Amino acid sequence: MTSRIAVIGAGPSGLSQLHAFEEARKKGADVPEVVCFEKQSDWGGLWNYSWRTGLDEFGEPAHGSMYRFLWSNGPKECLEFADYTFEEHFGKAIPSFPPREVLADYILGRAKKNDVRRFIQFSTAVRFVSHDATTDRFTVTVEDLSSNETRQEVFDHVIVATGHFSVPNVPHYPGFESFPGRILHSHDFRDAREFAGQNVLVMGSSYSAEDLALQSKKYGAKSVTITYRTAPMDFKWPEGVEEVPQLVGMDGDVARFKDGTTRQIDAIVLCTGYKHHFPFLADELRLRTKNVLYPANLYKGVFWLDNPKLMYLGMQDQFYTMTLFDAEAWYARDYVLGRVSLPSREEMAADIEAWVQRESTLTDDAGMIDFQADHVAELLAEVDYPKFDLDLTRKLFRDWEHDKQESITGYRDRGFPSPCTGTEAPTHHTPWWEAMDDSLETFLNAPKQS
Ligand code: FAD
Ligand code: NA0
Repeated sequence: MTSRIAVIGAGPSGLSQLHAFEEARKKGADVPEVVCFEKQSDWGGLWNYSWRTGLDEFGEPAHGSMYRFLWSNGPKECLEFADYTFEEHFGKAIPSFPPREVLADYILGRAKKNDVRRFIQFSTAVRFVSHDATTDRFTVTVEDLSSNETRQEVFDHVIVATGHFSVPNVPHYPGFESFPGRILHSHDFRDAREFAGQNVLVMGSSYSAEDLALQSKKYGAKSVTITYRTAPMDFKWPEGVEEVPQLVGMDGDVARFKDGTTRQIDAIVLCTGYKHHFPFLADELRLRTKNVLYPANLYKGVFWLDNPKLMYLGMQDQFYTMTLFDAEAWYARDYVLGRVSLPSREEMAADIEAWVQRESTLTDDAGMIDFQADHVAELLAEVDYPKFDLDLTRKLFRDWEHDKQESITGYRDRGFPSPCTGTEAPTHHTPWWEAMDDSLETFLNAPKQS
């Protein structure tokens, strides 16, 4: 019987997996049958921008959390594919902080080059995955969303690559029910121009809060108040953006904060993070974790401890993204192909525990970056992923953190060297704070905007 592998999700992680198998096949490996199920009608995961919020065209929860005018928040050099560089894709060096459309073009460029689309069944949602101990195989129930037909298929390995930034964590604060303006989660944020002229309250102190606060101001909000629960981000915010302590509640359109101050507010954007949510997995297969760098129960960050034939990709909180997904996908592939073997359950559990313990001691971003770089390095040490300068990316991340402290509106104007080619990124033609057009065409070609 031919061995079969199910990959769930055709976002960057799933595409890394399909690419990894295809690379092995091209080099002569005997690769089992790979089937990828993707519930959206196109690939790219979060990078496949959609205007839809709430439910999609099939009545499924809309997956997209990306918005108009999103530019990379980290240097592109820290996510460069070692086997498909930015220079190869664009035919020239490009600046370090591209907008969404440019990054999406790059990510899909590699997938198109290897024609991995042929492995994907689109508009096909995975409804349930269970494991049969007798046959040691998985039964995967899928629904073809176009025809509403459900069917079951059997697989030897299942690789979950469904992402974890799509199901919003939505807290309640007193007075929300009678607030006269709009309350939305960052998952539903699409166009900052909606808030032009308004006093916006942004809740949170992480990447979404930082970026949506800046976006809103850049595209015309009258004021942005950022309310933090634990600690402020403490950047040097532009005029009209300010951080205040936790919200106590709303009295009509007036927000009351823990320090006793109040502000009139027109709209509230909850940048309060996401939930790992896998309703399609049987209880004993389901990862339950917060957004951390090393989820418990995943050996090497990939293998489900109780049954390593089930693998998860990209389930970590992410400094590294595409590089991490590739490292995990290569390792998962090599396990499936029998090129790497896993130790006993006890050894795997002890190894996970050591990483989880180490994470609990981390106190700053520099430590977290090194932690994740070490995780990536450990995976890459055992697979044939092309060599690149991972240590340089550690330094680039540290420089990036420093740049953000120096100027939160200016850090995207800096260029970095590629860890794959060594080429220095050129400076973008327009400072990010003044660049209102985020199209691929303008980013790559246009002269300075007025
Ligand atoms: P996703 O991109 O979420 O893809 C998962 C795929 O699985 C989707 O296509 C989904 O439709 C599919 N799926 C889900 N459930 C099912 C199911 N039951 N059946 C079938 N298919 C299913 N990273 C960066 O590197 N740079 C950035 O600038 C950046 N910006 C970000 C901005 C925002 C607002 C967010 C939320 C994240 C950002 N990220 C960024 C991080 C992002 O997590 C990764 O870039 C990347 O998209 C993760 O890829 P993934 O494949 O793991 O998950
Ligand atoms: P994210 O910022 O959406 O990034 C996801 C935040 O929510 C924390 O600050 C937490 O505060 C706060 N929070 C949670 N519950 C709360 C409550 N009840 N009241 C008040 N605050 C609450 O989510 P998290 O998990 O980082 O932070 C949750 C991902 O999206 C990241 O990987 C990021 O890289 C990506 N992203 C990228 C970009 C760009 O590239 C933009 C946005 C997001 P506390 O108190 O727990 O600290 C441009």
